[in-house]
Amino acid sequence: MTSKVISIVLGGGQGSRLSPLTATRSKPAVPIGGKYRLVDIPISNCLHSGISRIFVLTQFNSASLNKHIKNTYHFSTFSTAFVDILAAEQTPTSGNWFQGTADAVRQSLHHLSVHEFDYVLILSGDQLYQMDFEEMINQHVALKADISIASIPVHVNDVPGFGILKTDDENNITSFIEKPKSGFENWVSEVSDEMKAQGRIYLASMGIYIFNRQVLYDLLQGNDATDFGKEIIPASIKTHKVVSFQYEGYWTDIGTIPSFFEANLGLTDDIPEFNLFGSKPIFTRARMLPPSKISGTHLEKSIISEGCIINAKEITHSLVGIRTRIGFDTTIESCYIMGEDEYQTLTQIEASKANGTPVMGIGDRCRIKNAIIDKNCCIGNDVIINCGDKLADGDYGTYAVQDGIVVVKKRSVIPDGTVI
Ligand code: ADQ
Ligand code: ADP
Repeated sequence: MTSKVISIVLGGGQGSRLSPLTATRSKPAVPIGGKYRLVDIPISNCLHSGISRIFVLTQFNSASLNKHIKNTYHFSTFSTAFVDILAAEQTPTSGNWFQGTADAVRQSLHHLSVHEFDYVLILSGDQLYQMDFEEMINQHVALKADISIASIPVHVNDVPGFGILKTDDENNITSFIEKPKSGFENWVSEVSDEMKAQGRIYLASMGIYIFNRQVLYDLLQGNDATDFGKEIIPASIKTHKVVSFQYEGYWTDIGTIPSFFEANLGLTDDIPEFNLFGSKPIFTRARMLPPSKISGTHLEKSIISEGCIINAKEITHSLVGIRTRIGFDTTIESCYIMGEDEYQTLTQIEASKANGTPVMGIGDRCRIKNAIIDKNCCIGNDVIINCGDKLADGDYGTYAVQDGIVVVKKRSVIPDGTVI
C-alpha cells in the first residue's frame, strides 16, 4: 500500500521559534543529534515505512539544505524514489510566501500532479519520533477513511498547545478544536493504563495526516484556507470520514529552543526515549570522518560524534557534534555543541594564535553550561558561559538567551576571557 503514497514534509514557515538556529538556514537543515539534520527524522521514518517519494516544503531554500539532501538521499536509477525540496518561490514582500501549512501544500499540488498516487502523507518537519506509517496507512484503508490523523494522549497542561480531538467507538473523529483554552474538558479518551497513570487522557493531533488524493484536492482548491489545524481539519470532520490513528510511543515537538535542547540532551540518557541505536537507523550524510580522538577527559553521560579532537577536563550530560575541537582543562556541562563544517589547517591555527584570535572550536580552561553552541564558532581561552545567575532572555549579538539556555550563534567569535 505504501507504494501508493506520496509524502510531504512541512519544513517550516516564517516563524522564528527556533531562532537564532534558523537565522541563516532553513528549519529542516538545523543540525540535531550531533550529526543529523531535522529533516532526516521524517525522511528516515518514511523510508523505513516503504514510502520513498518525498517532497520537503520549505520557506527558503538554503544551499545547505539542498546540499544535504543531494549528498544523502541517493536512489537507484531504476526506482521511482526521490526526495525533492520545494521552496516558496516568491519574496516576503510579494505576499506569496506559504501563508500556512494548507497554503504550502496547495501551492505545491502542481508538483504532485505529475506523479501516480492514491494517498498523501503530510508530516511536520520539527518532531522527534520513530513511527511506522505503514500501520497508519493500513488502518486508513481498512476503515475506508477520507482523512486519517495520527493522535497521541497528552496531559491537560499540554492541551492548549495542540489540536485536540474526540472520537466515537470506531475511531471516527467527531470533534476537533485547534489549541483550545476551554471546551474540551469532557473529551476524555480511551487510552492505555500507562498513559492514564501519567494523566495523559486527552487525544492530541500529532500534525501527521493521510489524505485520499481527491479529498486533498477538493479541500484545498477553490478556497483560501491557510492552515490544516485551524481550518481544513475542523471543517472536514463535518463533511468527510476523518479517523484517528492512535499512537502511544515516544513523540515530541522540537520546534522551540527549550524543547529542541531537551530532546537533544535526552539522547544522552542511559536508555533514551528516542533510540538512535535501534535496527532502523536515522539516515544522514555519510561523511567519512576519522574516529574521534580524546585525551585526559572525564566523560559522563555524553555522546561524542565522529571526527572530534578533545582534550577537555570534563564533559557531562552533553552532545558533541562532528569535528568539534575542545581545548585543555575545559569543562562542559549540559551542552549541545553542534560541531564544525571543516577542519582548520595547522597553519591557520598557528596564524590565529599568533594574532590572538580564537581558533575554531572551544579553547582552553573554559567553563560552559546549559548552552547550544551553533556550528563553526570560535570560542577563545578562559571563556565562561552560563555558569552564574540565570540570564535574562534576549538577543545579545553573538548569542541569545531563551529560558536560561544560551545559544551561541553560528560562526560567532567569542574572545579570550569573555564571561556570559
Ligand atoms: P503547529 O505545529 O503549531 O500545530 P503549524 O505551526 O501549522 O502547527 O506547523 C505545523 C508544521 O508545519 C511545522 O513543522 C511547521 O514548521 C510547518 N509549517 C508551518 N507553516 C509552514 C509554511 N508556511 N510552510 C511550510 N511549513 C510550514 C500542528 C497542528 C496541531 C497539532 C500539532 C502537533 O495544527 O493540531 O496538534 O501540529 O505538533
Ligand atoms: P549548516 O550546517 O549550518 O546549515 P551548511 O550546511 O551551510 O551549514 O555548511 C555546510 C557546508 O557548507 C560546509 O562545507 C561549509 O563550509 C559550507 N558553507 C556554509 N556556509 C558557507 C558560506 N557562507 N561560504 C562558504 N561555504 C559555506
